[in-house]
Amino acid sequence: MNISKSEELYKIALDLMPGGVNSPVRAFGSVGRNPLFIDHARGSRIYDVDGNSFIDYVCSWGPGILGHAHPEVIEAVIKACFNGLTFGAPTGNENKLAALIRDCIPSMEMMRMVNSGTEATMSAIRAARGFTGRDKIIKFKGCYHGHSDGLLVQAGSAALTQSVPDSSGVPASFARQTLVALFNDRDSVRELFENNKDQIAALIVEPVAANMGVVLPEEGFLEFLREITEENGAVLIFDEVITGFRLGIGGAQEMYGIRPDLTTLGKIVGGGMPMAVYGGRRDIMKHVAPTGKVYQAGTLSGNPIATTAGIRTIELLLEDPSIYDRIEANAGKLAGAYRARAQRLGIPMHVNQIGSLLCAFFTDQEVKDYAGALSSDTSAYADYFGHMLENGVYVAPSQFEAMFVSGAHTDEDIRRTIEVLER
Ligand code: HOZ
Repeated sequence: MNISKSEELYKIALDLMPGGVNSPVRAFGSVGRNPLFIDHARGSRIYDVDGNSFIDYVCSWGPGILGHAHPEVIEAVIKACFNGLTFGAPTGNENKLAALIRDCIPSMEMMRMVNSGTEATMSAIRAARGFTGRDKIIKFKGCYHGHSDGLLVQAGSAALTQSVPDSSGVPASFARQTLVALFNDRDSVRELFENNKDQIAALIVEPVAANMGVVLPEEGFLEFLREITEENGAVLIFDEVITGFRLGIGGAQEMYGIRPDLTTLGKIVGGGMPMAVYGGRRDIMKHVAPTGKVYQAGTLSGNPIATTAGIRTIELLLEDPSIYDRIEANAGKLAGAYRARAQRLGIPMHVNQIGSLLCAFFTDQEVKDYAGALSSDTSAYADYFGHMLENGVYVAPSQFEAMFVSGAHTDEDIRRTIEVLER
């Protein structure tokens, strides 16, 4: 595969940006290669600057549920651009998107639009602290909620592969407010609540963890979190930045039948534009300024172009909800193929899949938590990544991310992916 133009751009980028990238996982560091520079993407395919084309299972880390550059989303965005790119003032579009979100996710009685998942989780936690008057929060080891100070404690995603689950630059006094429990381990949660009586403002969780690979909640775990937060007067925050509009139109909370107090959304909600949302119980959200004293603001919040892309994307999902069955079935086919191959060749592998999210871990252990995820052989993952890439399939350049199937993946794409896997 010729990647000379990517290599040239990478050399220039290295001098301009740390690691040559604007987000660490893109540097391909954990798979021992140099990054590809992307020229464009359409449907299920992504094309690099050297003209190589790949079936894409990164899908911009989740937003691309309809595939890249869906013509109706693009058309709506272009039309909106002619009216102006940003006003820093309210628009009817914001009402429209908020109402759509609330129809799909009824627990989000009131919400705020921001620009990234990081901003959404950071702001949700501030709202929970303002509401409860408490400082401490609980998060789970290996769950990733963006890169704000208090959440970069034992975090997943690139923080895991770069060996910086605890980032430098985060004041220890800050990190002390973040207590860390183990995913799927009820005792670890109980213990933190018992040892910090009346001090926990919120518990934040990815209901399906998708930043340490994909790790599913065990039966009853989310219900348990609902109960224990309620008993202790703590706010339950579901970080649905990845699962929102992906596991179904109502996200993981609809799938598991749990009503969190606050929810954060990102990725799909912006239809590929920088957009995220946090919201939930009206009595909590009323604490946000200007009705309350929890400050949060942003010039580009509720941006007219981003809201347009989000609205059109959600409308398309609502117009054809059968997309969810299709993407789940295709993810199931992929998961089945990975399992069958591993079994046939005696390769240690455990595949987790839910809806259109999946992850193949190179381990013989069942992966139910952070320790299970870490048991994966990352050099085997790097070899697999290289093989897929060389043969035209683009999967996440890290073991600790999800594989995303979109509505644009055709039967032929899935067949071809399995054929490459088998080579
Ligand atoms: N943190 C994102 C994956 N979970 C990666 C963002 C990016 O590099 O675009």
